Amino acid sequence: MTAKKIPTSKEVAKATFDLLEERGVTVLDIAEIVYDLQLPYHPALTIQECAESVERVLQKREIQHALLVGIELDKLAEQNKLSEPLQSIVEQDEGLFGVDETIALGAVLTYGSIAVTTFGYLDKVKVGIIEKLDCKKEKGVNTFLDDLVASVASSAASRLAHRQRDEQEQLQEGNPAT
Ligand SMILES: [Ca+2]
Ligand SMILES: [Ca+2]
Repeated sequence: MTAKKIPTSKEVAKATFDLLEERGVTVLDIAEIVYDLQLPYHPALTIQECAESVERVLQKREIQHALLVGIELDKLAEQNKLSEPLQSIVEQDEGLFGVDETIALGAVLTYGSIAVTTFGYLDKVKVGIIEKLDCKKEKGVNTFLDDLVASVASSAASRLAHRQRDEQEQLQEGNPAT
């Protein structure tokens, strides 16, 4: 077996953004969820700040890897290329199949407990693009993607919450936020 070159961070990041686009999910779609989550705590929040936070989260290798794995499985299931019984399980997002949630939850862990509880919340309420993706069989298989989008949104929301606190503290100390 010839040794393969390890993909660069840039290549992995580009593949992640390309895959999301291919699956019909934009940064703005995810930013809208983050906006709704954080607005009650941060009334001056803008959608641009949310979009920026989503982009920063999408630069994290853990998140990129989770997206690459999950979306790949969705695509293979869509093309009927998985082995049975996994093919049927993923294709139908079988009720007891929790690997999609587990991968997505694993990806939020670097953003701490706020990200974890927000992920749990989004898993229940399924808002915006998450709800669209979760809608069974409109077209294609998005068994992993809905949870991964929830994972990116909750990470971006947690990141904003922490940043906001840092900014407040810097203001109280009389130093402008950096
Ligand atoms: Ca599931
Ligand atoms: Ca799912």
